[in-house]
Amino acid sequence: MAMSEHQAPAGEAPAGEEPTGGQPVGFGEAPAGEAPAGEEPTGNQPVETEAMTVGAALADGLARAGVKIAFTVPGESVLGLLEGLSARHVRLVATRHEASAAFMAGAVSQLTGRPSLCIGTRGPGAANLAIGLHAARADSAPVIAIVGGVRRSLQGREAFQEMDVVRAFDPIVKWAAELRDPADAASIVERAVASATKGRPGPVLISVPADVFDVVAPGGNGHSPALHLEHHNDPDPILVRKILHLLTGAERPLILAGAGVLRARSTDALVKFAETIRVPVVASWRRGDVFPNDNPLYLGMTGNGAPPNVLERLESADALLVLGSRLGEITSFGYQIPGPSTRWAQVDLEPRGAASANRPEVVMAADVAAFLRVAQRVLARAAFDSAALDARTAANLVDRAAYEVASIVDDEAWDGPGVHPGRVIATLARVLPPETIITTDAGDFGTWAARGYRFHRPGTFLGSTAGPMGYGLPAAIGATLARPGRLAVALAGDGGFAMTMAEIETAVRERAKVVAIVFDNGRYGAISRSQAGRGDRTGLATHLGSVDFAQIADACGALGLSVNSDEEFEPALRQALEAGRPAVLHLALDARWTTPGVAPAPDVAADAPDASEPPGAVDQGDPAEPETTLSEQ
Ligand SMILES: Cc1ncc(C[n+]2csc(CCOP(=O)(O)OP(=O)(O)O)c2C)c(N)n1
Ligand SMILES: [Mg+2]
Repeated sequence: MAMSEHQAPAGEAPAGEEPTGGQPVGFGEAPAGEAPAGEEPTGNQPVETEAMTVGAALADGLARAGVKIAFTVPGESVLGLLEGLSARHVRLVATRHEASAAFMAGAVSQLTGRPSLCIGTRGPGAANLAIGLHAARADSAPVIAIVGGVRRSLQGREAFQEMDVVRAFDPIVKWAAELRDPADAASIVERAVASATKGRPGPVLISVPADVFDVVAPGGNGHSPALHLEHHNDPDPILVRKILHLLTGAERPLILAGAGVLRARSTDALVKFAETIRVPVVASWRRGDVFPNDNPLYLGMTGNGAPPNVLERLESADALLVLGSRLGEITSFGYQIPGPSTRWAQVDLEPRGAASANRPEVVMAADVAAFLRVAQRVLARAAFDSAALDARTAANLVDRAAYEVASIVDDEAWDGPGVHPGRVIATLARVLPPETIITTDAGDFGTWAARGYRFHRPGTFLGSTAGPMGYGLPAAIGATLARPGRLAVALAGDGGFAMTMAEIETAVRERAKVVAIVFDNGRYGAISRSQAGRGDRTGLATHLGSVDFAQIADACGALGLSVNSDEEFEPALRQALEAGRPAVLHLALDARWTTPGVAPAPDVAADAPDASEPPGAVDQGDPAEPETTLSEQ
């Protein structure tokens, strides 16, 4: 055993330790003076009226729950709600598509820890919201969707735009209900907020028939509480000790940290914990900001684009703590992790165990903050085997050196046409301020950042683990509205960006501090790569025509710049950062670039057409083997 402890009475807290368990408070890291949307639930004062309409009562409950911003493509049926929200100083943002509204709300929720709001109208609006609510579920984001429906008297007749949204969304959201009785207006908001924030957070939906919004809500705002705050019991110290012994008694222990750490605002506590027991950390997929990447104990992010050292290190781990992660398919490299010889434990609000036969030794349903608090308390009384600590320290240096080499993305000898995606990422990592929020869309372009970008602070990376195309730009807009003054840089491919690029205008209108970087290879590259892996039948519904994204940006009032070579990138980026308005950098890529480590063969590169040609005209080169079998993200 590498650790022994002085037993302390269970539940005894050392002096000066603040209980913070599970309460959705803001980041300690937020710059001074910054007032993120939704951080002060008391800021929105309820408007007292004698006869409050349902729309007003709903707005009142939402404002009390900390909602400060709502995203919507409105319809006639929700106008009473918008009036109620506006009267309570909730910022209303019109989006160009409901998917974007839901993506933006998800971004706000993830960054603030508060419930956020998106609003749509009837069947079409609800259907468009679906992709964003699906993403919010995967990302544990407490998004509240309100959908206006047809009048109660017309229901069941296939009235105009009628849809049974409660039934349709039941499998997508955590909880869905229709408000039929105006007297329930206040209580339905309470239930929605409670369901969205309780346990593992997630999206909820309220459907409100058109005739219900404007009638008087008997009881007005009821006794809606300020905000549902979750209180978690302290985890069982005996189980915590078991986990600590598992880690400290191992030779190659490892921590896999996920969104549960971010949601519990526990990055600092995790750093302290990992440093105390000298166990390194890998981040789960698209949660690279969970641990400072410049800390010597950080070894990279799992999933698509992971530096090769990450899977190797996970496979060689003899003990693994899965902390605040659901161990999803891509995070676990197709459920390969934990490997057969890894003893492991999981701590999560809703631990799910593994898909493999390797059962965890400890499964603890606990908030990460509470677990780390108890663990640190136990460790404060523990005596460590110094030889084991030294051995781990030496091994950690080797592991870290392996990560630093494996995460280099700009060292290929390459003078082909267009922009090298790895050099773009290396430049971004060097030039962007550490508090910049990076968002990512779905596609192969994203694997370069996954491998090579370095995150320094929690709350600086938004990438949906549902993998929806079209996410990057709306998430960046939502992020800057949640964190005023902060820069957000959206990374997207030409395919995904085009799905929601109408939101460039939203960014301009809302003065969002956003720079979008579009990696244009003229194709649905990730899918084209999988096609190439199946043989020579490439280009079946995967090649796209050319779009001048810079001109589109310009037409929307943003700065649009075309970047056709590596030399042009940094000056263009600096121009975008100083533009004082949203900017889009359109990068022409050689279409044969796929993921890092799969460079176009030199002879193929020599034949490549000029980069000034539309990227869509460039043929796929040698079939590139997918790095993992999971190419769609
Ligand atoms: C909404 C949605 N539709 C389809 C997919 C499947 N898909 C994953 S990546 C991808 C291609 C993305 O193309 P692009 O944005 O140009 O990025 P690239 O892979 O070319 O870098 C597709 C179609 C998805 N993830 N989301
Ligand atoms: Mg593409």
